[in-house]
Amino acid sequence: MFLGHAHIGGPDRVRHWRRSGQNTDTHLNANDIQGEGSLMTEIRVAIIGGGGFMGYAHSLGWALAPIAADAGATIRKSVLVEADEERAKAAAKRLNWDEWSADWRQVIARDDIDVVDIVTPPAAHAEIAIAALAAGKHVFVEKPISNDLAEADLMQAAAEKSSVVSQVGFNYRHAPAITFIKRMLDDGTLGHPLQFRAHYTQDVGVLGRVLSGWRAKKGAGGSGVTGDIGSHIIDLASYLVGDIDSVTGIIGAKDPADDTAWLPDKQRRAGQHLDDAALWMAKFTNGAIGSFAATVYASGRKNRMFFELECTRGNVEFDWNHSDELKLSLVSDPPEQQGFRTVSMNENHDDFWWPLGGMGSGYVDDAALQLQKFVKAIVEGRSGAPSFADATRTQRVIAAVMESADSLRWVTVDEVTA
Ligand code: NAI
Ligand code: SOE
Repeated sequence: MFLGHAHIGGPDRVRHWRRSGQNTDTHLNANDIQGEGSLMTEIRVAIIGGGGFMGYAHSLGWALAPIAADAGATIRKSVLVEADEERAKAAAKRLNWDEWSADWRQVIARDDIDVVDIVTPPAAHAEIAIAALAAGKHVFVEKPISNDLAEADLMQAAAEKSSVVSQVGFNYRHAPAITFIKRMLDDGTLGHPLQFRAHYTQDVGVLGRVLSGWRAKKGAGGSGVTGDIGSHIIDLASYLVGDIDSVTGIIGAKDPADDTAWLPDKQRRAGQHLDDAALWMAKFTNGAIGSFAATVYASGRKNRMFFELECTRGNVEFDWNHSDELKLSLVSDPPEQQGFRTVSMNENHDDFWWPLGGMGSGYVDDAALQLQKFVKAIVEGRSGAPSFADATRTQRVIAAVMESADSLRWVTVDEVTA
């Protein structure tokens, strides 16, 4: 028998329910077996756009979020929303959501929804997120926050005005290896960042694969490689190194008529083509420097997100294709042992789930970890990270890269307006 059964509103409205005696509730969770006095909170989620790629990842993530560690809550996968009824019904059934709907406005208006998880193409993020915040829901939105800087600014303002928790889906920063790198930066092990070099390379372009139609069209939410995959390495750079002050970049858009060429800049700009390849350099506000590359024309590269970060006391290297490890070199290593060593994630690292190293930590773990942190922020009444403000700044860096590629000059990020 339960003494109460409360659901969560804003951080100031977080309530718990306390278990006492025999469990007769059908929504069992890890806390149910902890016995008398354990605290639990049920969070009811609606996912918007849940029938696609991220709908699958987030459905797995929501299923694992409360299990991965004690997030202090149970999750109810309440409603899956899709663009049409057939798609909504099929996806809800397949991904095990209680209900389905083809009307996100109606779902957002419901009192029995606590969290709105937006996994639609970016062109729809702003309208849904701003409406959900206005309705008092906690909001998780996939990256990029929006391709449109003016929309991102509005989303940031709406989040800052609200008393709910909001977070953006830059998932890779939550991998245990990245969390460990961040720790080594914060505790001084690595020293001051000097140079960051990152690549995000995929082969979908060279293979002629179309992942989702919207990615190829600006109006439908496509943002080119700088916005779609480059945003991840900008987020990592900002998280680990600090704010980017200014950038200079070049971008290439494939010439539809000539397989061997990038379009001349003038033609690219006139035709509003999306970028298929991009290179940019950056100066950070703390004095560090960086270089970035993003392309979907890299044969053999399967979602390879790679970076090297050189600091005054050491150097780290990370490759998402080996997400369970990182390479580390410390200036303080004995002279006869200098060089890179591989550090495998294990039970001594934050957010590693298993009592034994070598078990791996991958894309699903990462999806769950970011949602688990979001849930913890709700339960503890803290801000989500990366926040709407963080993601809007990332969008401003992207806009600066674009402006720089068009003007062929350095662009200061803070001077970019929507
Ligand atoms: P997708 O095209 O596979 O799925 C999007 C879904 O949204 C579709 O099923 C579509 O029918 C639905 N939808 C569109 N408008 C809707 C509306 N008004 N109401 C309800 N449903 C609607 O796209 P994908 O790849 O899942 O991308 C979605 C978002 O996730 C994008 O922002 C993308 O950048 C991001 N993403 C993030 C990844 C990551 O690793 N963090 C990986 C892939 C995508
Ligand atoms: C593009 O192919 C894509 O799906 C991005 O949209 C994601 O953000 C990235 O994680 C994987 O690649």
